[in-house]
Amino acid sequence: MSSSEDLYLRYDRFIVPKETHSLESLTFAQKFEFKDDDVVAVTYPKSGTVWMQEILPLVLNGGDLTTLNTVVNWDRVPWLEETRLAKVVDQMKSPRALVSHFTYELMPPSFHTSKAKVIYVMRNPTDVLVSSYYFHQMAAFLEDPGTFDEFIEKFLEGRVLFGKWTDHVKSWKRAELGDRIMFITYEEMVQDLPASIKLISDFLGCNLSEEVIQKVGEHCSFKTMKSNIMSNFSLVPKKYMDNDKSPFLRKGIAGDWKNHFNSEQLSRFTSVIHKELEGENFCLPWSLD
Ligand code: PPS
Repeated sequence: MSSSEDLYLRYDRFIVPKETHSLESLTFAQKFEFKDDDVVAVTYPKSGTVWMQEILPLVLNGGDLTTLNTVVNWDRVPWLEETRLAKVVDQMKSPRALVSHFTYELMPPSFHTSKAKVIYVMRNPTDVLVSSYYFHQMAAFLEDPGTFDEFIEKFLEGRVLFGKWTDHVKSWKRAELGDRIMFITYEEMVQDLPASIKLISDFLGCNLSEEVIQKVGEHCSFKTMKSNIMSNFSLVPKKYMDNDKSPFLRKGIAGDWKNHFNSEQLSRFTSVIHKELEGENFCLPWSLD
C-alpha cells in the first residue's frame, strides 16, 4: 500500500494527488491569466465538479452538444490546478470554462484583477464525505480511506484533499466578489436541474430559451452522464480508477449519508461542523441532522 508521501504533494497547507498535480501545474495555475469572460466553477472535492464540466459548455454555447460528445470532461473544462490545463489551454475558445478546488486564498493574481465569474457549488458535507469515502476506494492515486469512522476523523481534521470543508466554504464568502460570484447547492441541482440551469444561464448572461434549458437538463442528467464515455471516467485505465470497485458517477443523490452515518457519528460530525461555522455570517442551506 502506498503511503501519503508517495501519493500526495504538499501545496500551501493542503495535500493534492501527484497523479493529477505537479509543482509545474501549481505554478502554471498561479501564472494563469484570467480573462474577463472566463467562468470558473469552484467546489470542495465531491460537491459537483464534474457535473459543472457538463453544464457549463452547454450553457455557454447555447446547447451545442459537440464538445460533450467528443472531448473528455477533464480537457473540456480543465481544472485550474491540474496538469492537463497547460496541455489544452491554447485550444480553449472564449468564453472559457474552468473548474477548481482552490480556496479563495490560492487563486492567482490575475483572477483578482479580472472580472471572471465564479460559480461556487456547495454540497451537504455529510454526503461529500460519503462520496469521498468511495472515491478513495476506487482511485488508486488516493490514500486508502480506512474505516468509515477513521475517514470521518480525517475529514474533520482536514487531513484530506484541499483541507477542511468548513475552511473551504468560508474562504469563498467574500463581499469583495460582489456579483462576480453565484452560490448554488448540489441539492438544488438534484431537486430541479432545469431551474438550476436557468439560474446559471442568467448569471452568465446567456439567456437560454426554455427549450434549450430542457435539452441541457436532459444531457446533464445523472443517467445521461453515466452513459457518456466522455464524462463517466470509463476511459481512465482501471489501474488509476477502478469503476468496478465504485463508479465515479456513483449514486448522484442527496441524502446518501443516511445509509452510512450512525447516530453517534452524525452527532460528532455535526457538532464539529457547527462549531467551526459559529459566529460566521453563514447559514447552511440544509439541516445537518
Ligand atoms: S471530484 O472528484 O471532486 O471532481 O468529484 P465531483 O465531480 O465534485 O463529485 C462527484 C459527485 O457528483 C455526483 N454527480 C452527479 N450527481 C447528480 N447528477 C449528476 N448529473 C452528477 N454528476 C456527478 C457523482 O455521482 C458524485 O457523487 P456520489 O454521491 O458519489 O454519487
